[in-house]
Amino acid sequence: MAGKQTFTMIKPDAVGKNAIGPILKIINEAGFVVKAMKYTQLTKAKAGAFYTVHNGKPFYEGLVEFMSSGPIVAIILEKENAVEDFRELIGATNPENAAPGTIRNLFATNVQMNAVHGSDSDENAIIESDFFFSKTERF
Ligand code: IDP
Ligand code: MG
Repeated sequence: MAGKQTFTMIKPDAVGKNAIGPILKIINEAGFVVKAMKYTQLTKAKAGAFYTVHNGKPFYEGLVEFMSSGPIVAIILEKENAVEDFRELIGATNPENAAPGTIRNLFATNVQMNAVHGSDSDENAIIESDFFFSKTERF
């Protein structure tokens, strides 16, 4: 059975474009409910740990540099079929391939600075949510 929660970050490029509000509006209007939210900045070490699955890939160092370059908004979202529906809402990793109207199509800068993160499985949604939020920070 598909899980009801996913994890997202509004990445430093989108925060820098003053797009937190517009992105949250799209997320809310798609039926997702905010269960936890934090405005924070990752250290290089934390960004490296979050993206450890990509360690060794050609884009890893740049990704860690980018993700620690400015503040992000970390959010746990709830909705039926959350992981799959949220991936559809954000669009493809490379905004050049992201469908019209998706968050990455609307707000991404390039394949690295692609505006938002979205968990790729229920298992990773739990791991990523636990990375940022304690039980008392969820509502
Ligand atoms: P996803 O965010 O759509 O799940 P992943 O393959 O998990 O995509 O990659 C994680 C993040 O790494 C991407 O969101 C993007 O910021 C960055 N990234 C992925 N592929 C590339 C690339 O080819 N060049 C530069 N950055 C990339
Ligand atoms: Mg991914």
